[in-house]
Amino acid sequence: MNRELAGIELVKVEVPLRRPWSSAAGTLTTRESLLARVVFSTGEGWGECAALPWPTYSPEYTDGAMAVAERYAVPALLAGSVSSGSAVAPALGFLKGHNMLKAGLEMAFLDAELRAAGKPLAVHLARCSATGQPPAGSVPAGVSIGLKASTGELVDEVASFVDLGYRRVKLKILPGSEGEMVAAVRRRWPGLTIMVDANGAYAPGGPARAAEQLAPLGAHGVACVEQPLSAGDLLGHAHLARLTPLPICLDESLTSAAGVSLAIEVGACSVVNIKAGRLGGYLEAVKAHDICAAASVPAWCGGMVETGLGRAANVALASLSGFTLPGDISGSSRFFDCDVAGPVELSPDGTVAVPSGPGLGVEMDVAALGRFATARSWHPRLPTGLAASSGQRS
Ligand code: NPG
Repeated sequence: MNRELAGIELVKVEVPLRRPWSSAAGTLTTRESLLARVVFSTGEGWGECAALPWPTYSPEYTDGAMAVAERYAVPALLAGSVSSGSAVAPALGFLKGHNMLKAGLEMAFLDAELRAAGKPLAVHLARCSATGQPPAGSVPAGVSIGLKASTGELVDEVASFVDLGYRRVKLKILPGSEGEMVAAVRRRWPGLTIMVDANGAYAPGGPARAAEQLAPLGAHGVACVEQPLSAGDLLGHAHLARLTPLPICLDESLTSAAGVSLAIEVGACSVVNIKAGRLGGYLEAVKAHDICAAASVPAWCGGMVETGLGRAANVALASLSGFTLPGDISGSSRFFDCDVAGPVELSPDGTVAVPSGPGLGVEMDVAALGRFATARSWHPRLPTGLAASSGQRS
């Protein structure tokens, strides 16, 4: 059926978190996110840009993404009459960077396209993958624990998630306290999958010092050490990987499938965190996944404290066969009491079911959206010949 694009709505939301969550990028007490609604004659679709409120994890941030969306990305999509998820990245190729915005817009187009076709996102992504494998029906859940003031507080928080069924924890680490923290968690849960995430905190000392500082973790069987050095320091990570027996995983450094290939090639990592927002889209993430699968490099799906929209899309992505390690896949209630979409639910067996409904497979809670929206702008597709950049803000 011919699908006419009617317009795109941008909605900035601020969804309260159950508890503050801290990382090197800052402390979130609410999840400010930019959402996009694409409206077609056949129905609509929703997407989420994972950018944080501040440019502290990557250069993107919510208000910047909103500005780039209104001024450049949305007009380009409207002018190009884009009608499918796969047409979004080519239409936005002229924009440098802004990967999380691109991924959020692609998500909305995929959701609309797949809802109209009655097909779940997981099935679509599996068909786009070169592995030829069907998606899993459920994926192991994993929880990311924010920075804690003390080891006691950390162990109590890990206990609360292990009791709920989580099988893997990711602990945020900083130089100094990492050995004691990881040792305490390992002592209490000998069989738990533990990953640690440094978000670049070991950069100041360089690779040789990082290898020394991280050495105590070797005794505790961590599945990987994520992003010890800075995003741009691929060679530093390659150097570190030769100095330590710990598996090095990259996150912030990887912003394209080609970059994933390069990082593997130069030995900068032996584990890959695949985050669709950072890579510029779910279809680019499938390419990164295929590269890891072809090279037999363990991969896992990273999260960014997304609302139910991004969370559902991440579960679909994580259902691909090359995701061999549990990722940042948690139920909505890990972060939110009330969400704008979903919920994505943790099963008592420590897994999350892959949404089986069409598109993202989660429904928008319109009342919650109304409560949490802090800015909205509607951008209609104007008849050919008229400029398509006149958004109406409310
Ligand atoms: O479970 O959604 C989640 C959060 C996982 O720790 C997590 N993400 O550095 O990988 C990260 C971190 C992050 C969160 C990064 C928010 C950027 C924004």
